[in-house]
Amino acid sequence: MNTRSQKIYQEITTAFQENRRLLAVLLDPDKVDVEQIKSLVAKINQSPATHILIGGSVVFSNLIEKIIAEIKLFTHLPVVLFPGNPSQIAQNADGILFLSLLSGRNPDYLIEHQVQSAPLLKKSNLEIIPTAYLLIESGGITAVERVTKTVPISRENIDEAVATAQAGELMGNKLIYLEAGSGALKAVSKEMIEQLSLSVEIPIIVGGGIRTKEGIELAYKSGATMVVIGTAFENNIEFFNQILND
Ligand code: 1GP
Repeated sequence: MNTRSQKIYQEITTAFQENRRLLAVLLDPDKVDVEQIKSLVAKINQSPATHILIGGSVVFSNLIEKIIAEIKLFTHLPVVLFPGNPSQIAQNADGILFLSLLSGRNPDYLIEHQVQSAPLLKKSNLEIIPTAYLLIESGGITAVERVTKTVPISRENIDEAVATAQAGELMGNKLIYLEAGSGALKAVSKEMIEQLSLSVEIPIIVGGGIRTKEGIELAYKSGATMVVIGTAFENNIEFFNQILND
């Protein structure tokens, strides 16, 4: 019998059904100072964030578990792994986005990493959320593109993005992560989010290059259930205070 928790996914689907907005803060373990976690998390607690994502395309830090343990001392928000590769799996997180980079054609990111991590994940208590990960061209070369050696879907090619998301849904993925890449010059377009949200019946996460209140609002209005903010908060710990007071 499968007794694994589905709490995180249930919360996301409820938000999706009720048209509620979720906001994730993405923390890159390489950029988190363990000594500063208490104050960092205090800022997150004061913000509209509903989830903490942790991970990155490449992570050199071997402190992920320590960072998560420290985060959990100061918040009840769910901590969800967003791993660039299996080395970023930490047993003390609450869940993991089990990603397949469906926009690309690199077998390592379509199946090899999943095979490597499956035995470990089966033994863990992590909530596992199968997620179709689509990288969209963003006006520059992002770390995801460089590291995965995959070609993003063109910003103009909405049909390909839709078909890829639909394939992801039919393969059993529970979420679509529409990604422009961390620090992207251009976020995923309103038109693409809108068309995808009309074409699949699972929640859509949108991230990459969103750095203003307007950008966040636009993603929600276009159909995103969850928006991910990484760089904007990393560069300015007051980011959420500023958008709340705008
Ligand atoms: C990256 O979508 C996330 O995977 C967040 O991107 O760092 O540009 O906010 P930013």
